[in-house]
Amino acid sequence: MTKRLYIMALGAVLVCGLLLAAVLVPSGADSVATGATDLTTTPPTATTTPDNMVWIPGGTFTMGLDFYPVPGEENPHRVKNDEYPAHEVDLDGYWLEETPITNRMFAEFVEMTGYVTFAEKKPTREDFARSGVDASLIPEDKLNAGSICYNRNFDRDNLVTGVQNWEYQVWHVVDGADWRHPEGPDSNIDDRMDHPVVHVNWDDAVAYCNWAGKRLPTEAEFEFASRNGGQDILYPWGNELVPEGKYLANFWQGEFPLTFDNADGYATTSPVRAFPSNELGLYDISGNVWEWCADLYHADYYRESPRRNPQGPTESFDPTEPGIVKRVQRGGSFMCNVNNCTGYRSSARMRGEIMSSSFHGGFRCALDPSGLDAYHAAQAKIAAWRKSRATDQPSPGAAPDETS
Ligand SMILES: [Ca+2]
Ligand SMILES: [Ca+2]
Repeated sequence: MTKRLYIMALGAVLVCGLLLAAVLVPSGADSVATGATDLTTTPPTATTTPDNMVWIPGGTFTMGLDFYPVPGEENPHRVKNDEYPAHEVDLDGYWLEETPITNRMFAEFVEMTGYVTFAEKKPTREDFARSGVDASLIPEDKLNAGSICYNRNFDRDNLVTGVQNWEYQVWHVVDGADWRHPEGPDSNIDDRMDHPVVHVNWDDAVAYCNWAGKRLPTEAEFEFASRNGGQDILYPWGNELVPEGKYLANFWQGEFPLTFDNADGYATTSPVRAFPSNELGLYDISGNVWEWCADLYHADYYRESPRRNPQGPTESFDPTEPGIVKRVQRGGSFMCNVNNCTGYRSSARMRGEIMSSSFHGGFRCALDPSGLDAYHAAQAKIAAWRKSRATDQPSPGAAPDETS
């Protein structure tokens, strides 16, 4: 190599290196390494573990993936480009709900507060305007109480896959679908009280968390938990989707949406402890239902995410639907499949329009030590309500009103 060629080659390497560094190194004032020596790893002393929650010790982990999928190149795990780039995150410790919020848990919240979910009400055009949807396009006869379900009778002959948002062809809004009627007015949850609540939009999830004195987890907290405390793994249990033929999460087996094998035994939601927990003691952190996170969704957020306790971007951006306000959903659902969605991977991201709910979307709550006072205050109110309710209702077998 001549000296001139060598210098040119070195220059090219440097330019590439700089470009790579520019892509890989998060920008912004908050991206300076915090050292992570002062992260909370143990819960406050003398604190009893909040109901149905697991303490997740804080730590440093690599969030996202250093793989940017390019069309036509091999991508066996169907990684999406919003998972790029991998970046270091420092998290303080927090509690996370052991399971998604169940119908039984949500029913108690509704009974105590009289809360009505968005899907149960006839929406107005102003409601949709909140998420940036051009509501003038919605015909009057479509403004009904209802929610999104899978359309089992989608047009198989004319299905076009592989184009942006092609999945919309297999979904439809069902009038009368809500958390008590997961597949529409003729369905019910009588046999599903321990299944995750579904058909809750982001506001509904936040309302429940507030009532319980908790909050939604951040996206980083969800991924850290799904990675079993930040490990370099594909799934909450390791790197094999079905180790030794054993299904460890509720997802879709078959070629979505054309074939469905039901090898894991659950066509829709499953009871929240039907599959084993991960090592942290969390159930359904992968599969069963998508779970709302606190963060707004931005496809490029990882390029500028602050290092410590990231809370999400200040603006939402989904390149496939710019202008629509979306929040992050995580963990994958019973509809996730190997040929397209793979949302059960620990680093997989999803987003939902904030006013929308669906038959495969739920949530779980989080809590951190700074929220303990609010948590105890909220739980004291709930305990008092439970007590008054118990005294209002005669116990089974009690004699009918003996005083009269
Ligand atoms: Ca399944
Ligand atoms: Ca899940």
